[in-house]
Amino acid sequence: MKCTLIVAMGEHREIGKDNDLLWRLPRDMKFFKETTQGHTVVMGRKNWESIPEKFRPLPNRKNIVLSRNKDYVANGAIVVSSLDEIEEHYYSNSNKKCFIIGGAEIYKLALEANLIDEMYITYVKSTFEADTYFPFVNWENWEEEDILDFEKDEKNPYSFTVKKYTR
Ligand code: FOL
Repeated sequence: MKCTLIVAMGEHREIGKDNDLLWRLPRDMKFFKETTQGHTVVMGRKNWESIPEKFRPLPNRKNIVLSRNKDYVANGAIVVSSLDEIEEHYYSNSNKKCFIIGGAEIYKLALEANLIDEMYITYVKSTFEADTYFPFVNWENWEEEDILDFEKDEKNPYSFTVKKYTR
């Protein structure tokens, strides 16, 4: 079983600070929502807690939360304690995808477990003060495709590009 990773990062691979995102980019959030709708989303416990309560569980998606604490409760989501357990909740003979939506610890786990064969990366064209970073990726064997080029506007304060990687 393989999963697709989705992430938005700044020019220094920064993704978060104080358990929150570093920017408000409705156009990128729209891309995230449209891309993951109808599929399964897998996230770490801290990421789950960072999503505004009114958007939790992420609607029209099966939400899976990873926590080492087997008693952890995430209303509207399935809680698992290892990546291996994802497969039990995920149906491979359907066209539904499994999206790894972070954060940093979960991206690292999934990449090191060789669970990822596809990635959507939003590159935000700025730098930010952060405490959480996307892990290093060995880019050998990954093919890159341009998905979206967005110029900043009134509602979106930073320009960004979205690339798709497959291997
Ligand atoms: N990937 C990308 N490209 N951008 C992101 O911002 C992003 N964020 C996460 C994971 N991958 C990403 C994790 N953080 C919501 C909030 C935080 C979050 C992921 C999702 C959220 O509330 N999403 C709602 C839409 C909210 C809105 O419309 O403002 C959803 O239904 O997806």
